[in-house]
Amino acid sequence: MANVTVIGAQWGDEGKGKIVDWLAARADVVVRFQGGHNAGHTLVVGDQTYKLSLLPSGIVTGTLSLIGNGVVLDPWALKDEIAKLESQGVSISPENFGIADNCPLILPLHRDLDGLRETAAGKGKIGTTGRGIGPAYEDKVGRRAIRVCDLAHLDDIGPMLDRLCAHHDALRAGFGQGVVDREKLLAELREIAPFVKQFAQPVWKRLDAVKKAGAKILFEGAQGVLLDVDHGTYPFVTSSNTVSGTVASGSGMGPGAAGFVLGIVKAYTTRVGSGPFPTELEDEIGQKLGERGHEFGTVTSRKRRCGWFDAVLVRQTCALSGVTGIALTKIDVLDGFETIRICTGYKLGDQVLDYLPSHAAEQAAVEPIYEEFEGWEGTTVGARSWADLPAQAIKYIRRIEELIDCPVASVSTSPEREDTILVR
Ligand code: 2SA
Ligand code: MG
Repeated sequence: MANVTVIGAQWGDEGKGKIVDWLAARADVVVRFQGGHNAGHTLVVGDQTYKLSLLPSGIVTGTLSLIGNGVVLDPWALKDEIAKLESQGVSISPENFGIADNCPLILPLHRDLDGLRETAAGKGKIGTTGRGIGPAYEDKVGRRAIRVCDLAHLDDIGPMLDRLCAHHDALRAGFGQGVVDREKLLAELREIAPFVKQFAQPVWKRLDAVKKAGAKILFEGAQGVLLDVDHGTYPFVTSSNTVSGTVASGSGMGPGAAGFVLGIVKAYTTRVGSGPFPTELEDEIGQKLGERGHEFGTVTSRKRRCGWFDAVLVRQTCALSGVTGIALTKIDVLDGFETIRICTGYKLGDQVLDYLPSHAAEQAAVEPIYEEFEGWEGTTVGARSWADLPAQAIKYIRRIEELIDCPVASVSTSPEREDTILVR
C-alpha cells in the first residue's frame, strides 16, 4: 500500500472512523494534520466502542500515531482522552504517540470566546462544537499562539502571555466579560506541561525518517471538505483547511505525500450546525434517515440534519481534494425506502447549475433537481461482496459513481470492520 489520505467528502460524519481503523491496521504511521478535538471518530472493534476526538485512530491498534502541526491541541482534552482510552485497555506512550512541538494550543480562553460569540450571535450562530477551535486558529494566524514547544519554556513566557491576554481582554470586554486570569492560566499551563512534553517532538523530522525507511503513512482527515475554511459553505465552516492538500502543510511533508486520496462519502447527506444544505429533509423521511443512521454528533451529541444524496456537492469535493476513489458508507441505512432520490443539479432562479456557488445567499437559495430511484427489497446489512447486494442497490451505487465522476473503492454495509465490500 502507498500512503493513503482519508478525508470526509461531505460535511463530516461520513463514517471515516471505521475506514480509518481498517486502514490503520495496514499502515505503519497514522497522522492527524488539521482540526482538533472537534472531530469525532467512532471505532467499533468487536464488542468495544472507542470514541476518539483528538487522537489519531491508529492509537487503538497500537500503530505509531502522530499529531501534526496543522492541528490545534487542547492539552486538557488530550489528557482526558488518553485516560479514557487507557481505561479501555489501550496503551499510549511516547513509543506509539507523538505531538508536533510547533502545534498551537487551545486554551480555556479560546473556549470562552467560542461560547461568547455563539451566544451573542443568537440565530446567526455557526453552530460550532464549542471547543475553541476557531479562536485558537485565529491566534495562530495572528502570531499570538502559545505552542507545544512553549511548554518547555514557561519561565520565559511572560511577554507572550501579555500579548495574548491583551488581545483577549479587549475581545472579552466587548462581551461585558472581565479580563483573563493570567496567573491562573500560567498555573494551569505549568500543571499540564509535563504531560504534554513527554510526547512533543519535531514531527516533520520523524515523518521524514519514517518516509525514508519506506513506511506507509495514513493521513487522517477530520470534518469534511464542505467545512473547509476556503472551499466550504463559508462562513458556516470550521477554521481549518479540510481538503487533502492540507496533508503537506499540516504535517510537514511535501505535496506528494498524500498518496491515494480516499474520500469518505455517506450514501445520503448529513450536517451538524447551521448553514446551507440543499437536499435537507425536514419531514418524516429526514427523521427516518436520522433514526436509522443514528445521526447524533460523537463529540456534542447534537442531532444531525439529514437529506438525500447530493451528487453535485460530492462531485465538487472530489475535485477540490483530488479524490482518487470514494468509500461509500451507510448504504444499509437506505434499506426499506420505497423511493430514493439523488440530487443531480441545482436551480437558482432561472439558471441550472452543476456546482455550488461561493456566495452564501446563493448557496442558501439553490433548489435541488432530483433523479428518483426505486428502493430495494431485502437488506444490504453485512454484505461483503457485490453478490450480497440487491440489484437496485448496485444500480444506486453505480449511478453515484457516474454522477460524481469518481470510482467507488469500497462500500460499507454496517459499523462492523469486516462488513465492507472492496471494489479494487
Ligand atoms: P468548529 O467547532 O469551529 O469546528 O465548528 C464549525 C463548524 O464545523 C462543524 N464541525 C463538525 N461537523 C461534523 N462533525 C464534526 N465533528 C463531531 C462529530 C461533531 C459533534 O464527528 O460528530 O460531535 O457535534 C464537526 N466538527 C466541527 C460544526 O458543526 C460547525 O458547523
Ligand atoms: Mg464525526
